[in-house]
Amino acid sequence: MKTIIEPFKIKTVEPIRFTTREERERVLTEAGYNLFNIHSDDVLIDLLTDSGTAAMSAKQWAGIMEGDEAYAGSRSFYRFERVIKEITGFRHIIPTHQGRAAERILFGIVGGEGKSIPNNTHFDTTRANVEMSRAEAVDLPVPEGHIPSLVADFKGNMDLKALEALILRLGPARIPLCMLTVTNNSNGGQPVSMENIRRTAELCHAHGIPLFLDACRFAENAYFIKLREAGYKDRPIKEIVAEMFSYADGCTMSAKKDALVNIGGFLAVNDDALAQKARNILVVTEGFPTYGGLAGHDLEAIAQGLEEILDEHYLKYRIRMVAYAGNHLTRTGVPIVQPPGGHAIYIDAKAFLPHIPPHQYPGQALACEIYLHGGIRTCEIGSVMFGKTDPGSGEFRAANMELVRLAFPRRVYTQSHMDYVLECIREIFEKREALRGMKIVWEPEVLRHFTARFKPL
Ligand code: P70
Repeated sequence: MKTIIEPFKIKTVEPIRFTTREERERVLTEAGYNLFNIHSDDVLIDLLTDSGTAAMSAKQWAGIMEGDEAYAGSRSFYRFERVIKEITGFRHIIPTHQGRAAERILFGIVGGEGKSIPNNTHFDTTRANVEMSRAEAVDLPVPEGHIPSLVADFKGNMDLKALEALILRLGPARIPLCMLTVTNNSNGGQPVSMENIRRTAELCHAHGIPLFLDACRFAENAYFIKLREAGYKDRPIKEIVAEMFSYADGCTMSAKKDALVNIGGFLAVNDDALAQKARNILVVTEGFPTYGGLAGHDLEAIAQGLEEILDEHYLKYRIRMVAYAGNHLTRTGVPIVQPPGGHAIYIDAKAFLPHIPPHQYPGQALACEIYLHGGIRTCEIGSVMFGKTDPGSGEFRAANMELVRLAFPRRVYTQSHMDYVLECIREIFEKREALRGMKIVWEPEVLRHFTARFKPL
């Protein structure tokens, strides 16, 4: 059989609310044209993020009931710890309330003035946590990663020459660790090859620098390795995952992605002294080391989700569903980051709206129109999220790319939801010349995309 079907049946459903264009116009104006400010009841299909939005399985919900809420030594913690140790092989597993809490603890320890943290591409919270420690966050993606239309297998890779040059220029003492984000979320959800993980590790280790994975989407990355990298076609996904982690010295993880839960995360490390320091911070700001900011039932659901994500039928469906959307848009001429990523389609708003310059935020303009036209919520990943306007001079610095991300929650929407989304984008594409840019009328000091307010030009 060629047809790929959802590898689950549906036991519980949630209604979605239909609105009119007039209603959405009012909602968007009140929200200051920022889609983060919209009530989810006013959204028909929510593709804002794949983070924390998964549908849990019957077994995960059963785990919620099973969860042991003991303050110390919870049975659920020991299951969580055992499953993560089996998957990653790391020695110390430290639960946190989500990915950014693991980042804050890690960079609070190793970061600081004068330090540099290289990454294939830091995601926004990772960059913010590195910078909050007053270290410098350095993005070193391979050059092809910046060319949206280019089709290549592993556009998420680290630029090894650039990494070596950075190490030689700064010296290893100023680089407390190096990170690899799998898959590379800011760069189109593109995967990192096993060869690139191995060679990044070899380069780092030759200079005594530990390598950490930002592992949120490790299973999706592993499936791309299976599909695309020589020698992995017949290897079970569990082995591929184990090999990926074997090159690293630790990881941060937002369980809200590939652990199929609505909240949770962890920091995992091999270094005993680092683990001790992390637990010291954990107990002050997150919680006791056997729950770390989570309930026992969350730990149980994460452990179960991590076992489910390694199902190859699920991963095949997941990657094919995103590819289905990407291929359809490509056929209709809509410019997207090629090839389709693991968790999302990224529309190239610069190419979609060539008449709107980056300082008028083409990605934001397109995301707003997608909401107005179809009630679909997406997310700008461009100069709103990563660009900067100097508060003194007013000088504008654009992001590398102007993207609109359609991130697909796991196990939530069916193929007919997807067809509706594709029709909506197609119709906007046909009248794209009519779209206008935006200006920012208010912005906060950090992570401006979450709360900035806009006006159409
Ligand atoms: C997303 C969310 C979170 C994330 C990540 C990587 C590679 C760490 C984290 C932090 C964030 C987001 C963005 C836009 C809209 C809503 C949410 N990514 N590393 O959707 O993890 O959120 O658990 O603290 O992608 O990509 P956490």
